[in-house]
Amino acid sequence: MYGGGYIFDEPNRRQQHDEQLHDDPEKLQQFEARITAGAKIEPGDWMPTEYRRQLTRLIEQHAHSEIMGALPEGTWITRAPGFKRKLALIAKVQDEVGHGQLLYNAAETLGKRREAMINDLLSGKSKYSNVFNYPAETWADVTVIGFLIDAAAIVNQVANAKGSYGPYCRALERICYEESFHLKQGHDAFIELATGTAMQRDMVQQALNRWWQPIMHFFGPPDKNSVHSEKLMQWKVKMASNDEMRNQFLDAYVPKIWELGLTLPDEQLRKDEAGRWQYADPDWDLFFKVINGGGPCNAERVKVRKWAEESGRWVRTALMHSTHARALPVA
Ligand code: FAQ
Repeated sequence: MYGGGYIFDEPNRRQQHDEQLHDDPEKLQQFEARITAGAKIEPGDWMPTEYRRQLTRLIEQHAHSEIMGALPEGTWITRAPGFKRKLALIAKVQDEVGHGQLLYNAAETLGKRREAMINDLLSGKSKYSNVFNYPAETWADVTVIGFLIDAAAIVNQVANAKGSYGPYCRALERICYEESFHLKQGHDAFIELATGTAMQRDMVQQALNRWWQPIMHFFGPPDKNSVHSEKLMQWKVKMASNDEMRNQFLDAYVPKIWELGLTLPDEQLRKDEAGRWQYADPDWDLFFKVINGGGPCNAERVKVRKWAEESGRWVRTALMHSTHARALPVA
């Protein structure tokens, strides 16, 4: 399906080697002791096969989310209100694609080739974030994405940047700096609408109503149904559980929404005496439908990515040729 000709064509010998070692209890014990002591694991270090597999899955999904995440906002570049907002949105969309690049690089250090990752995205084998399968119907939707989805992503990424795998943590640190700018521009645009005319306030309220459930889904299923959290937290890949991250997000951002006089479409939403947020259980059947390809925009998003891969093939081919040409010995 994908024929770009990337340079990572060698079979991954390290992975094959590790597969032979993954049952070695002594190595596993040393590995876990390093993680407990707070050491960073680097690509050349021994790691259990399951650690490599889980990290590849998670980083790859994250990379796909960044490039798919550029699509709903990208369609608004020409329609953003005014030159300043257009410039900011161009920069943001460009950054998101750059984050995808950083994350694919980090995933490649674990042995999976880039073209295999892209193929898995395009065939539907790999997942990407649920939130990018919804349409951005109005400019207010773009402000909700820039404010609240970037905020949700930051909560997750700031925590996981302190995790155990060096290349992923370093990528996340850089991504977080840029995401903080995205959050500022999203917040600014959101406030502008929320404090604007009655029609603007109504637009932002409608967008909030549309996006609230996907945002609650963003942090993943409740802890009791999370498949991977226990192992990933033990290995310090995830630094907090799905419910803890969701709670942190609610704690930081619900007050900011309420103080603008806006409402959230959940009558049970409140903070209890123990300081934890209570909320109506989001529709988890819908969540699983969306992440498995059945959301309102999944087919459209994948179609655009396929078009981009096919239309960009000549650029990759030209780059490969020029790299080979430069590598030829001078006569
Ligand atoms: N969407 O066992 P768990 C961004 C899947 S970046 C889709 O709890 P885990 C930037 C999960 O894969 C946004 N699938 O899973 C931006 C698993 O399925 P599998 C992305 C989801 O991995 C902003 C199954 O459910 N951020 O937004 C989701 O322990 C604005 C069971 O779940 C990251 O990727 C979901 N929301 O925890 C760009 C951060 N949640 O693979 C543009 C890194 C769960 O077994 C504009 N990732 N699933 O078939 C993570 O921290 C974790 O992967 C979680 C999920 C927390 C997302």
